[in-house]
Amino acid sequence: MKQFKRTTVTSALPYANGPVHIGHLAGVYVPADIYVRYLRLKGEEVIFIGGSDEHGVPITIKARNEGVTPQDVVDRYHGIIKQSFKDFGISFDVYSRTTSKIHHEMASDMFKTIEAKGGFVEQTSEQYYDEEARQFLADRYITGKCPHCGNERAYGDQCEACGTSLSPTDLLNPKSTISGSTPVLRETKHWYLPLDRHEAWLRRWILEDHREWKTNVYGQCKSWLDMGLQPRAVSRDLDWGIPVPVAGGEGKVLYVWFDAPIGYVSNTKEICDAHPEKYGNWEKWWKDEDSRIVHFIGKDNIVFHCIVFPAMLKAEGSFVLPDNVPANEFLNLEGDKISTSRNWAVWLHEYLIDFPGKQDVLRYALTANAPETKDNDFTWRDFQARNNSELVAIYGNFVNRALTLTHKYFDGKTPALGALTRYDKDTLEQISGFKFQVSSLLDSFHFRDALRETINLARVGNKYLADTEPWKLAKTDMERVSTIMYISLQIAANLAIAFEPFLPFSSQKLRSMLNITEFSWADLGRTDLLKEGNQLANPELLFEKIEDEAIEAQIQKLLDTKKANEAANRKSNPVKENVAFDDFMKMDIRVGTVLDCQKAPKADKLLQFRIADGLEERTILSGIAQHYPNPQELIGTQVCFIANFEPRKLRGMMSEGMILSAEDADGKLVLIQPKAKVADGSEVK
Ligand code: B3M
Ligand code: ZN
Repeated sequence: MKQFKRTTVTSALPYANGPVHIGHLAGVYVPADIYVRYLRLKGEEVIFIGGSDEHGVPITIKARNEGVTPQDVVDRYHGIIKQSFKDFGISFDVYSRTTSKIHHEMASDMFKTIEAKGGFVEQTSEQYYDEEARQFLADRYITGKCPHCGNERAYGDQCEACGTSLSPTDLLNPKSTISGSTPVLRETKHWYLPLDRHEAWLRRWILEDHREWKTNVYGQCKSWLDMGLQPRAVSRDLDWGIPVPVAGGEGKVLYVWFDAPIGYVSNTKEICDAHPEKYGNWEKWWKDEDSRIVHFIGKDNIVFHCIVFPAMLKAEGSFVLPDNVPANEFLNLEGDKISTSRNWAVWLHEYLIDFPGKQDVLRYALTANAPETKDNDFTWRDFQARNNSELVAIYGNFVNRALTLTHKYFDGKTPALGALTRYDKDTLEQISGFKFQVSSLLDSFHFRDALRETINLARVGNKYLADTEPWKLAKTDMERVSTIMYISLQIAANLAIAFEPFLPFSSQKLRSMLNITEFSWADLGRTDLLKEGNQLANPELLFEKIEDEAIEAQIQKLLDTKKANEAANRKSNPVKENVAFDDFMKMDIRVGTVLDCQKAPKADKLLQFRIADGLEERTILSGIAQHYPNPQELIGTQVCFIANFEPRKLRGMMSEGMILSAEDADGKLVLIQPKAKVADGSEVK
């Protein structure tokens, strides 16, 4: 393994179009912060980069809906997000934004350099243009009738009624949402990053040189690479973003996913320029072979960090590539996907109103249950149990007993170590062995397991006190009590260090109770951290019990949200007009067996089904690819489809029928499948 001199840690730049919630914290920011705090404790040279992602179409849509400017939107949320991270102890060296001047310059320069080296290809295509508003329209700015299901309000990228992925030209009767006029097709030129040119080295670099990447990351990269890489447009016809800085770029901006990752570099430059004495020159963090770059992100950002951004850096030519991208899966909330639009989330700023001062409790619950290898679920009951039966009952209880007893018997001074029993020696050995284990878990990004080891050390302490019962010995054998308290206090001191990356607020509190001023990871495992005679401060509780009422209130809040969503859903999706029996009978719905199912070529969201319909075989396309990532698993199952649906062309392929799925308010699609096997061609009535 290569030895590096320093580490550049980045965490995904959240879009500044809403506040941040527990999903963000669990997936990206808490793990990144744990890692950085750990490296700092080890005395390593490290820089921790964050910032807001302030470009992109969704921000312009939000601004338009609210009747304000995109700048207003990002100013508002950048402030809220930055404050939430600060409140939760996410210890960035810099938290800046992609609307900064430094960033605009950096991203422009990068584009120009790649362009000058011939690293882009230019391609012309036809795109919808709004002649009244005099602008090209992003896909989301066009609505029309879905060619697949007839929904009148489909968007240029997707029909939310049938889930089909669309391109704007698929829409019947398209309208611009800006002026309401009918857009016209116009030629427009864009710059593309030819990922196909980079495929060979990317394959080698990821699949051979980085087998150590987390399996979820490696697997996603492999499947992208195996599908073959296509050129990706890196410019857009939009008026919010960084202007394309080369001839012919007038009226166009850099695609948000081109500029956002460069934000890591710009923010590094910003802090280095401001504090060169502390951080040195920004280039050493990004261009020196001895610098190790680690990107913390969520799983939806893997392709951009493992394939697109490295290709950009390579095309530019002077940067080093990331060494690791420890992406996490998603966190759900009480069994449902977290959703900003449905307000199904625990917002960080709201959490702090309901649970003031309990940042560490949330950090603990989210880490103990982190979605490291698969999606995980946050529940308020689990949160309560983690607090009451782990933080309070184990860690807090142990520390409190160790300190209170020392105050009671030794005036709050660390007593002397006397003769050791076998049990004392075993306990001291456990402390010394602990460091190696936790360090190797942290080094390999296994934060959940590292936290479990750490709370286990508190368990060791708790058990030690319960077993030795110093309160019973106080009348007869003060020398023994002295040894027991000495050992207990050393365990408490170790906990104060070991918990620092995970629970910085309570660690700080514990350190001041123990009177520890200087500490480092190297001290961990030592059993003489507190010297005899060291004066302790008065003990305070590290954690408090969380009562049922507080938890029930949170659960009730979510139930209210659910009810409000259902009501809104009924309103926005009311039951359609009655139809006569004869009309219903015109529909020929049947059951068929899936003979083959795969992703349709060149269409992200379409699955191509081959169906045995009882008489012959037919091909049906269905826009559910995102909900069935392993389409081959559907082979052999039965589905329901409209057999007499007029055949239609989708993305150049004929679709002979329509497969039925159920869709919830979130757009989640689930196939309608018979519960027991029936003959192919059976009618659904
Ligand atoms: N803003 C997407 C996201 O928040 C995007 C990340 C950018 S990281 C350079 O999921
Ligand atoms: Zn549709």
